[in-house]
Amino acid sequence: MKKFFTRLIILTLATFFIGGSTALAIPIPLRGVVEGFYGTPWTFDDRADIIDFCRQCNLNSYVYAPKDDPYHRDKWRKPYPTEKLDEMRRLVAVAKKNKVRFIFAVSPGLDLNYKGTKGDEDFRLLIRKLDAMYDIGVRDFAIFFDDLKDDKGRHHENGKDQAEFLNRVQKNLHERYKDVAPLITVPTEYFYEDMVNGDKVKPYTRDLAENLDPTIVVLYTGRGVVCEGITDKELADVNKIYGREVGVWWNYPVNDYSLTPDGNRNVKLALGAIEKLPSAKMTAIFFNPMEQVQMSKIALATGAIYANNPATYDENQAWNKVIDEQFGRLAPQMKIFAEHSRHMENSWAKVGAPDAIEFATTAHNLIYDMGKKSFVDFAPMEKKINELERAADILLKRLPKKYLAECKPQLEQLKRTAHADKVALESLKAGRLDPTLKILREEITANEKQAIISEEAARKFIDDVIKFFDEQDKSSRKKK
Ligand code: LTM
Repeated sequence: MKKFFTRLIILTLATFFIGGSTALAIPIPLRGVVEGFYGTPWTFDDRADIIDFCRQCNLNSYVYAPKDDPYHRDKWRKPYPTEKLDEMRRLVAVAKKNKVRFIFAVSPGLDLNYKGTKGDEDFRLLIRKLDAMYDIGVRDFAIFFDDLKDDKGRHHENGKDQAEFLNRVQKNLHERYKDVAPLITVPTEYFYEDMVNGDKVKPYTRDLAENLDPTIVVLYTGRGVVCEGITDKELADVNKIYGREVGVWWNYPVNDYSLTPDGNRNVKLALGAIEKLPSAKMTAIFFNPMEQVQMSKIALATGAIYANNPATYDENQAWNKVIDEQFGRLAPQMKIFAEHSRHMENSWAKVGAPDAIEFATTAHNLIYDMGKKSFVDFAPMEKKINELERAADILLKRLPKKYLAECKPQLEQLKRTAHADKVALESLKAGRLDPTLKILREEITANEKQAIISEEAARKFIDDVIKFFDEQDKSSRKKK
């Protein structure tokens, strides 16, 4: 009876806390940053800095998986040269000091042999690679099989072979080492829409899920590679496929797919908050950052707030808080800049809140009013544009060097855009297109090789104003 009452009291208290505003925080067990982007890998200092940052925000893991470290992917069989291994040893020590798990990943899928004599040889080489890391203090390992599709969008992986290979690696490590954590993997079909065909699970995913050791942690990226969010139901669907609680590799703020036609990467910065992720339980979440390490910290810090308590996460609150903390007296200007640079989109990717919604709405309403009303109030738009230009100016002058080194082209582009917005607004006021606006637009377009910002807000206003006058011209010519 006494036991019954004790349980009842615990249950009542738990319900009170979880239901009330003081809900108990339930952090995602494995939470951190995955250096998993294409492009120039981070330096030792960048990594040490991000590991320290992880500790500060209560993120407990850093995954080493830079796509363009040849020893991670292209030349995965080769051991790290002595100086690289030394650097890794120092990094592992930094992680240990910060109580952050250093998860070492290899991506051998480009040319891995799974079976036969060649399979045995590759298995040996992979274990040799992991052993070298064990010797310098690594206790967490990951093997990733993402991005193995050919030009036609097909992959040639066999789920059963892959599962058996991973099981063999995990078994080997666990037999020899008692302190190694469960293996982590990313399958070749790593987003939901690639795992299924209609309502049927595709053969590769089915075979991998059926044969994979249930303790191996599986990560996936959501409905797509880079997608708007993950609902609890979507997560549950993937848990069901894999018969375990899967984890998430979240592709924000990574911007390696933000490319110009001539191949420049990272032209748009992702400075928004992490948003629209599940509140349901999950094993792990790793945020894939940008090459720009300092600029990544806005999204990463919001991700940390989410990962430490998904149930109470509020993206706007988190975003304001982290910018205040990271930028102090420059926070008001930084918020303006960041608001114009948070949405990432291309033909296959879409993530992040829309850029500068208020600016875009004010601009849209103004152009609408120009066509309909006799009295038009230019003041709200004027205020927005002035704020934008001033924010860009202040940040260009006062941001510390290490930040400016990562965002100067975007700030300069913002300044150019705000200036052109001003000319556009003056044109509307005068009822006549200032011809310099088209020249300014050309300049902005030319600079989009280096920096893209606010495509649907500040940048769009320029196009919309030019279009407005073009249409006016057309209709007056018709009348004549
Ligand atoms: O997302 C995964 C699992 N793999 C790659 C990443 O390496 C890359 O950074 C992102 C974004 O382009 N997309 C991927 O498919």
